Amino acid sequence: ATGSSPGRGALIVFEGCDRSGKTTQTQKLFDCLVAMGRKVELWRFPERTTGVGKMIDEYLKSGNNLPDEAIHLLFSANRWETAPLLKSKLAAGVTIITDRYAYSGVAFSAAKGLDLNWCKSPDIGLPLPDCVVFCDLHPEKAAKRGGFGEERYENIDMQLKVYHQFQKLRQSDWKVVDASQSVDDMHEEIKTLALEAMDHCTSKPQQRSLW
Ligand code: NYM
Repeated sequence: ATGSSPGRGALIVFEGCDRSGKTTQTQKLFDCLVAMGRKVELWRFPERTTGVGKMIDEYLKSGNNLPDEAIHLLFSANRWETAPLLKSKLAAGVTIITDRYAYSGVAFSAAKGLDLNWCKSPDIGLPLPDCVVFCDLHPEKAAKRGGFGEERYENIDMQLKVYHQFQKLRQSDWKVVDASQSVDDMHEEIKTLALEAMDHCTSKPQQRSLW
């Protein structure tokens, strides 16, 4: 769909390990699509502002300790509580770019040792992305970018396990983008992928669901 033509919006999901450039790239893509006059919103998961999101935020800052299964379900609930709005926006023709989605949910929990299929089940039925951009940066290289942050999971051992889980989850239609290239080169590659995905939504009017 170009300009103001009707049709649903695209769900464009960015995934990758911590420090792989997702936040920078989602913002750049959003700014670029806005400048082109597209109907677009920038989302992120976890969405820390909701009730569930506040519990997740506290957990990530190590303020509370929850069993791995419980925090996993909260991350999923955080997607479900925003899913009605997500679906209505897409149906109204708004493209949604999101910084992480259910793949992070599965990758981080499976990295802690939970069963992969168990991890996938609570997200069954969520809107299926039209495009998954995987920002591919090996954790050893990510660590060289000035270290990880202070939150839970932000350490090399965990990131290596998460990276491994992402490889297992990776589907043939994922767009794997080399995240070691320059910010601008990476953006150009992603912009092309996003516009393609948005155009395809006119010929794929039905929103499908995970997995
Ligand atoms: N994370 C994110 C999960 O463990 N499960 C999920 O479902 C999602 C969406 O939260 N280290 C983890 C990955 C990150 C952390 O995300 C916070 P961010 O993008 O760093 O704010």
